[in-house]
Amino acid sequence: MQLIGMLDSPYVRRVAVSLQLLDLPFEHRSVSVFRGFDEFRRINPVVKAPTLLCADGTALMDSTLIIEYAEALAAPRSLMPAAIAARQRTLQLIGLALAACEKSVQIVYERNLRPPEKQHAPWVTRVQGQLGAALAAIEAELARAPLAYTSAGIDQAGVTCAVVWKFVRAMQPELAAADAHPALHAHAVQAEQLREFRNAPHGDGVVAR
Ligand SMILES: N[C@@H](CCC(=O)N[C@@H](CS)C(=O)NCC(=O)O)C(=O)O
Repeated sequence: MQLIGMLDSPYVRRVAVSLQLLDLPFEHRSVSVFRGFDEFRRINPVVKAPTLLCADGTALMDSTLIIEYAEALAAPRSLMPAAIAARQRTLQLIGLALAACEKSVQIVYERNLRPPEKQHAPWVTRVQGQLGAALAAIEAELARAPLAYTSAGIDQAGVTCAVVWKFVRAMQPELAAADAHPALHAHAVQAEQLREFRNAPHGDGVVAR
């Protein structure tokens, strides 16, 4: 299996960490959707990161769907709790983290891809508000009950919240102050120390195995 995409993408990184936690062997190819557009297009004409090239050559995309496939391969090992109440909380937190991630990426694209005269301040304000609301909701939930952060105990909410926090702090540090999100920050600091996170650091490197 090959994971295609750069680890500066939180979507790629959550897959890279999840595949390791699920004990699934894979090769990582750090191809950029921007600088490496033509190379990426030869692998997946839609040019979406992450792309997972399966053993039979099938290209999967979308981090959540790739992780669903990985979960099926890894069963009975799983990063999703089986009990319904725990599963509901995990899904709630993943949804919040992915919404924060999407809003953060939208701000990056607005600022970096659009010429300054075409940027629309009301849109950025709206997206920043949505990002703030998602982070505040995660913080409230983690302050109520922390998430596990050991390699054996961390679940998909723990992985995604930590990866997204790292990304938002790298991209929009002014919207992700540690003192305003102490529970989320503390969780992410612990998670980032796990081998599976350290093997796949945010940036342009390749997953260490
Ligand atoms: N919902 C998708 C989002 C993936 C996504 O938007 N990836 C970005 C990189 S961070 C990408 O492929 N951008 C290139 C493009 O959309 O043209 C997922 O969970 O994988």
